[in-house]
Order: sequence, then C-alpha cells, then structure tokens
Amino acid sequence: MSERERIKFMHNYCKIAEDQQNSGVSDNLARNSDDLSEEQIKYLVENCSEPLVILNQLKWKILKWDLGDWCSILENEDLPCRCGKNVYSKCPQWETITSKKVLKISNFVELRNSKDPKEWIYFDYKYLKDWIINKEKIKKDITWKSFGYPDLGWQESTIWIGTEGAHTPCHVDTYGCNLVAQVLGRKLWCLFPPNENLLPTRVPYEESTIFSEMNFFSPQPNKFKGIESCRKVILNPGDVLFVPHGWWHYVENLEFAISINTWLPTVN
Ligand SMILES: O=C(O)CCC(=O)C(=O)O
Ligand SMILES: [Fe+2]
Repeated sequence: MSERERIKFMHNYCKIAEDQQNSGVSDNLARNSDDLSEEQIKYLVENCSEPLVILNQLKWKILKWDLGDWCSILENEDLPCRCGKNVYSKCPQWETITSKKVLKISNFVELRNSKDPKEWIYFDYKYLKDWIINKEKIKKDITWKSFGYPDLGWQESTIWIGTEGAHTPCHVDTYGCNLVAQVLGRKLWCLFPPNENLLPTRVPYEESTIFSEMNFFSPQPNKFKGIESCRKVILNPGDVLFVPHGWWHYVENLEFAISINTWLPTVN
C-alpha cells in the first residue's frame, strides 16, 4: 500500500471527507462550544462516557506561537525522540521497534521542510517537569483551571512534539481519563469504546498500557472489516479532547504538531 493509498484508506475508514479535512468539523464526535463555567465543564467531563471535543475554552498564550516561536524557545534543548518510518510495515511501529535519537528542534524543521519525508520523529510523552526545564514561558501558561481542575498545571502535564506521520499505535491507557490540548498543527484521533475487540496485546516493559495488534498506520483493510465503532476527530489548535476511561485510541500527526495533555483521576 503506498503512502497515498494508506492515507486515503485511513480517511475513508474514518469517513473524513477530503474537502472537510482542513476544517476539522467532518467527524462524528460531540463538540461543545457553549460558554460554560469551570464547574459545568468539570461536570461534563466527569459524567461523559463518550469522547468530547471542547472548543473555545483554552486560553493559553502559547496557542499564538508559530513554529518560529517554538524553535527559538527550544533551540538548545536536547530532545530524546522516537524515530519511525513513513513506509508500510506489517506490525505496528511499537516503541520496541522504533529507534531512539537525541535531536534538536532544527531536525524537526528540516524533516518538516523535506518534500517526501521517509522518517518521522516524535518527542513523545514527556513530562514538562522532566524535560522542558527552565522554560517558564511555556510552563506558567499551562493550567487546566478553565476545565475545572485548578490544581493541575505544568507539573502534571506531558508534551508531544512530532513531524507528519509521527504516531502512537492504538492502545488503552489503564489509568484515569485524559484531557488533550492541541497546541500547534493538526492531529488525527481515532477512538473506540472499551468493549471493541481490537486484538489487545501486551508490549514488554509497558505496564500502564494495553496495545492493539491492529496496524492503523499501515492498515490491511480486511482486518478492519466489522469494526464500526470508530469515533474520529482531527484536532486543530485550541481544541481540547476529552478521552473517557478505557477508550482505545490511535493518534497520528497530520503535519508538524504539538499537543499537551493531563491525565485526570477517574471518578467512581
Ligand atoms: O498524541 C499521541 O501520540 C498519543 C497520546 C495518547 O496516547 C494519550 O494522550 O493518551
Ligand atoms: Fe494514550
């Protein structure tokens, strides 16, 4: 399957029409754009058993930053990355298969500017408190107060910076639920309810995650037959996605993208 066919398949599978891909409103997820109070949003999140996109609620200043701003702030930072390939592979590109390299933000820009990038790189799942040290401008901006969680800030948040094609194979996080803020670029999320059979498997050394053997990045269409429960969304900067506890998710950068998330304790 060529790269083009692969993307076409994914988009068809996710029923995201070509002309709507850029607007980000072509999916089947509930969205909330009402002006809600912090308590109302918290109530929604705590009582929602479906994924939900919350619009217009994120007021972080870093949403206004462009790639140049990110480059100047991360210029000297060493970024330990996972590197994968933008080619067909039989197995999902598990963490145990992808290689590891310490890169600079300039490497991301080079790859982003190359015509046919054969590789993707992902500074993924990095706690701000461990990695983006001394970056006060980023840290002081990160608060989940407007979602009803005033005690959650940068110390409890992780950052994901990746080029086009950077992805996390489909999995379930076994703890809590998740609030994901899209900060820059567009990112595809495919979500499935907990009872969907997506061929669960355990990956060595990974205790908090159950992975699916299904390969979303290089899909074999016959393997997807009968799986109808996909909820899908393309997140744009400023969108916040709520992922309920136990939901499967496959996540892929559609271009150079940055997101920041926090895990919430589950109620009940
Ligand atoms: O953004 C990604 O690549 C994966 C994110 C994810 O799995 C999560 O936030 O739980
Ligand atoms: Fe996850």
